[in-house]
Amino acid sequence: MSLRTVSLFSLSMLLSGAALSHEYKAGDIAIAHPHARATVPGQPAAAAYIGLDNAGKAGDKLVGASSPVAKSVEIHTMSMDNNVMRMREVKAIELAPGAKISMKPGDGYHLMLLGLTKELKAGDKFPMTLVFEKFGPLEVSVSVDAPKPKAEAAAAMPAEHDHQH
Ligand SMILES: [Cu+2]
Repeated sequence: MSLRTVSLFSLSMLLSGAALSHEYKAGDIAIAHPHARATVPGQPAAAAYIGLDNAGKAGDKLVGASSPVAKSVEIHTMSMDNNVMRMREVKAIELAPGAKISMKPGDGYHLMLLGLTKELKAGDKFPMTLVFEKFGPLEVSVSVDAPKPKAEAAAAMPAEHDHQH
């Protein structure tokens, strides 16, 4: 083994170690960094975000999700329509071979946690089960990040008010 091989080897060990800390696999589909933003007391809903990367040769579909912290979890997509941000439910996210989806606030897909049964506090983790059409269910751990900035909150949740009396 040359020195170069050795250092490349240890680098890849490091990288895979880091990825393992918060990445999951559903067959050939990698699920990266499930996270949600912290909520305020009484907030009825929140969005969760994951990365999806299908490195395999077969397609699959994300067809649903559930979590003990919410009455239901819907797959939503967000888009601009005449300068108005609109959110709608979709039945599935198509994951063809090579598909890469990176969910982020304010654009594209997110997982909507509806009827929150508890406050999501920054630093907490909660379980969420993702259901794939072929692979089946996969439980991931969602980490809760600090609350979103107000401007972004307004953009992400046009129908919600900020109750801070
Ligand atoms: Cu939504």
